Amino acid sequence: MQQFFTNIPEIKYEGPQSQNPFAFKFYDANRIILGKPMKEHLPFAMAWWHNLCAEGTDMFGRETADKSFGCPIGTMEHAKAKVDAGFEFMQKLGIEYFCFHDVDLVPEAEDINETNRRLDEISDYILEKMDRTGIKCLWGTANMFSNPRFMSGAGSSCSAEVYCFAAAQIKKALELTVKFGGKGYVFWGGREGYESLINTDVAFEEQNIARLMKMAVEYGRKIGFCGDFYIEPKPKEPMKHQYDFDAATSIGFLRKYGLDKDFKLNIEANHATLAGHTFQHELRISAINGMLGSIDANQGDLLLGWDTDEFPFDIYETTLCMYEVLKAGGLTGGFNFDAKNRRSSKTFEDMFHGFILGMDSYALGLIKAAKLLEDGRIDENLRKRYADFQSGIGKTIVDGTADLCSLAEHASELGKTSQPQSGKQEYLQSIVNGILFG
Ligand code: XUL
Ligand code: CO
Repeated sequence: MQQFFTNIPEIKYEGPQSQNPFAFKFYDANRIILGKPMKEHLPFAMAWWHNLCAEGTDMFGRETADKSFGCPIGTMEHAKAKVDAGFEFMQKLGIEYFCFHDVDLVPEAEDINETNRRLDEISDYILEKMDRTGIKCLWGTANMFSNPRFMSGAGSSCSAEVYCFAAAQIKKALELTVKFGGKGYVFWGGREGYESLINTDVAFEEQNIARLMKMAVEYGRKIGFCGDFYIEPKPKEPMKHQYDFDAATSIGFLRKYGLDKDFKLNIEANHATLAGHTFQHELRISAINGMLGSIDANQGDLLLGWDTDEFPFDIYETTLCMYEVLKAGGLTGGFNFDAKNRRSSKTFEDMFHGFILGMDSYALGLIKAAKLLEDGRIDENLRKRYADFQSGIGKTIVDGTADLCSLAEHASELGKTSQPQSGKQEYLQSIVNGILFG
């Protein structure tokens, strides 16, 4: 087995005062927060694609980072070197999970039969490493957006042949997920969207996507997949309109097609802000519908209108995220760093700095969110704000004994209403600041 990060030590917790660039300042895996070790609150995952495959290309420029790991790219030798590098990387950071697309693992061949043969070979190799290290799979997925055949979508394609290839890839990716004992299987919309209604049958495309998901559920359950399927909402990019725009749209879709028992959502921070929402909003909407499954932990840039997939560093955001997660009782999935280094952060050291930043930001978010809950003032305010509905006429609304006539009669008796009590937003925001920085 080759080693690639020999000059980088195992990353350990040293505390906030540490100036060691290769140490955690806040992530202390075994520290107990609200009765549970940090590492159980925060099952972190490495995204195969960003960490082991992406080399810093963008729309205007070529690779800046070398991810050849000493082997010619596009070979199985290189695919295996990525496995070696990935496991060494995860072990050094104490990351317990990984996520993958099928074609992150091997170079895609012209013929799908050869791609599948390669996937069998690499998955045997990965499984050996998993057994040896105890590292697990958080979720798998099929890449149904890079290959030119998916130019008009996968499940939403106008070509039945392309639809078959999408089905074949999902079938194989599900088999791999089961082979790895993965907790989840993700559908991110990819190219399931459209540019113009002038050439698009939206109703038909939506139904066909649902048919494909139904087939995936049927097959997955048949081969022993008992985890959750996830939709990962995203409003745009690469398509102008995407069918899985946001949490609310995706939940409506899942319910409409009877998929809501098998699916939850995988909420990505950067996708939330692209949809014009906060990350917290998307988490809350998922949670109140019983659909908060997993998180793609990253951060966007509000000055840029695209998916920058940065490592999270905004503690306000990670705190409010962890507040939602704690209130929801935790995730059935985990925190996948769907995040990449900036193009100029091109060294192996930078790969570690990215994860140290992300893991520390979430650890600090967890510590602060637990403090917010223990402090109790936010929850207390919430209780008081809606207290009107706990007695009197308000109670009749909630317990279902009111009707329009009884409410109108009450209004008539009152003649005029008083103003609702203050929302106290600024006061509450200063409590959050006090806990963050006090
Ligand atoms: C794309 C994205 C994907 C999904 C998996 O924006 O987030 O990497 O997480 O296909
Ligand atoms: Co993602």
